[in-house]
Amino acid sequence: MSVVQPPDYVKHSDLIQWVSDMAALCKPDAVYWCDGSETEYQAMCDKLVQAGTFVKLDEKKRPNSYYAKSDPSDVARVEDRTYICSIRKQDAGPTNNWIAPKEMKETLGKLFDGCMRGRTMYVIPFSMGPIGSHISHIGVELSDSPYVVVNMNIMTRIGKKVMETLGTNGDFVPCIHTVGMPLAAGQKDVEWPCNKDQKYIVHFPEERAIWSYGSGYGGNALLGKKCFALRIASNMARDEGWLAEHMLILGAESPEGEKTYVAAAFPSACGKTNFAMLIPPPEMKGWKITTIGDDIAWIKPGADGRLYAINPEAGYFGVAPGTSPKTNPNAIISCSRDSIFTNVALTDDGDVWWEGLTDTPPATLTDWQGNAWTPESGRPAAHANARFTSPAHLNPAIDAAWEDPNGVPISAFIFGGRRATTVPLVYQAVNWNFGVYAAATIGSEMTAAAAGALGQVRRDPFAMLPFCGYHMADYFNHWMQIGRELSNPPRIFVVNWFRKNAEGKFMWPGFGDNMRILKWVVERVHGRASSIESPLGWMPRYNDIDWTGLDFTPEKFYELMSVDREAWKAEVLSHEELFAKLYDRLPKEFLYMRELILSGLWRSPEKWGAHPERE
Ligand code: SAT
Ligand code: MN
Repeated sequence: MSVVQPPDYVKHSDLIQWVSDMAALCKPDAVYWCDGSETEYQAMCDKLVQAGTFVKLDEKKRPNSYYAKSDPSDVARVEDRTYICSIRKQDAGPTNNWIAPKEMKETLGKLFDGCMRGRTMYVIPFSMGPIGSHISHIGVELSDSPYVVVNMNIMTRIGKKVMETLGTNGDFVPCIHTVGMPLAAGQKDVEWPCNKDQKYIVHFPEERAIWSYGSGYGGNALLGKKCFALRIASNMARDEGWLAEHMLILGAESPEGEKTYVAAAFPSACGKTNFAMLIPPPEMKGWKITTIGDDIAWIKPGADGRLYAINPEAGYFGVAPGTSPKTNPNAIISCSRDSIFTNVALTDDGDVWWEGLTDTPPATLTDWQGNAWTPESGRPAAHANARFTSPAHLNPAIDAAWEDPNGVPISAFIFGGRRATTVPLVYQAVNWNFGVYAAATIGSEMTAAAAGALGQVRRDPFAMLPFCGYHMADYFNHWMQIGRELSNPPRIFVVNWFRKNAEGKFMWPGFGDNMRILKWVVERVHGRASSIESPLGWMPRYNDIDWTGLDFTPEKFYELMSVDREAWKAEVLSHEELFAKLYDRLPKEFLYMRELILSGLWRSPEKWGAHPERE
């Protein structure tokens, strides 16, 4: 394949040259330029059905929707195969895999040579963020996977309109992806092509380029998401003075109609999509939550000294298991049509099912590996990381401003981990720097699945550990610097929905009741809610929280809010583990803040806050 004839509307000579060069390297049978039209989407889905990759779901039950099951070895992001290939190793930092760019390019050059034989190379121009917004950026993904094309169609804005915005010389991030399974002449394809032996998810931060080899799944293959919108964009953001974050964005509307936008970061499997689509308890009359985004936020300082955020994505790539009309009705409606389901189970009448969708599973199913399944099978019917890909506009709670090119003003940042012990339900950092410290040290306890490591905390700074495309300590410094430059920075809060009591039971109901805590956050931001000073920061007292309709005693609340001195001494000392790794570039302020927290703990009662009468 040497001549790459683009359609008339493609006028960007550097782009055409790059596509030609990549076609010469990958040697596809054909090159196809995606226009992003409805007709094209349908044709691509039909093609996937013919190839056996897609099963069309029942048109009445699940209109315009498809089911795919991946190769059992290709079900999640591959963090150990993910590389940040900066020119200098120290710029990638100790938390990223690194190989020298020259060496990596030699490896990739060999792997990509002829990697698309027998396949079509699709050219997918995509915009992260509303087309034309000053916060948005454009990428072009070349991929030999039609599954990637249709998922990108839902997850981002793709096609002709993006190409037109690029014009003759606009900036774009070149992203190249292959499933890494060329077909010899006459060789029959498989349902889910991928490379079982070799996978590489590679970022060249200085060049702003992405190369992905061997996987067809999610964040490995849909390069707009974690690769561009977080790893490459975090580099752009540092250089240009903005933030690319692993955060949901929601709007909280009060009964008076006042709208407050909040961005929140949680590590994987901590309910980000649920929080972004929260439905307040009926007793909290007049409160309403609207969604801007459920996974990624691009945030820029505005002329007024505030931060403005957009959701760079246009769809949800949500975890299916556990999503139900009870836990997240808005997500259920979002995936009720026009959606793609990957690695869920298939019902006998052409619909989908996953663990938690209904209380009682169907009597018979086809599981995510295509085998017959019954409730007695003794194994999950859907993979734990099964996903739905759904258009954001189907979310009934979508915010009216979700495509506002100016973004929405952020009033609060919330950071959360999954901590069975130690961390109280909520507190507010006393200032920006303490907030950055708290965000840098959030983490999650390992689950029982990790033998031997039970209870051990994995630090996941800002929920960005797998997604920060440069040295994590430089990232902390960048956050400190943003705080210095803002005249009206968002307030910073920490939450922990997952604290357990001595019997091992969750102490907080979570889900809709998280609105009670969010309401306090919103009121704090507007200077209306009162609080007391704790050794960690500002905390609500029992009466500062709206308890309408929930029977939750002050005793339970203060237990959930308690700060145990010994536990916190150990906690603060264990921050040292992360800091030691990052020491050479760590903000020096962190060391003083750690000392201040320790001395605050010494000045406080052994178990602070546990006895309401003391306050
Ligand atoms: O596979 S994705 O990276 O898109 C989703 C996730 O891992 O959170
Ligand atoms: Mn995520």
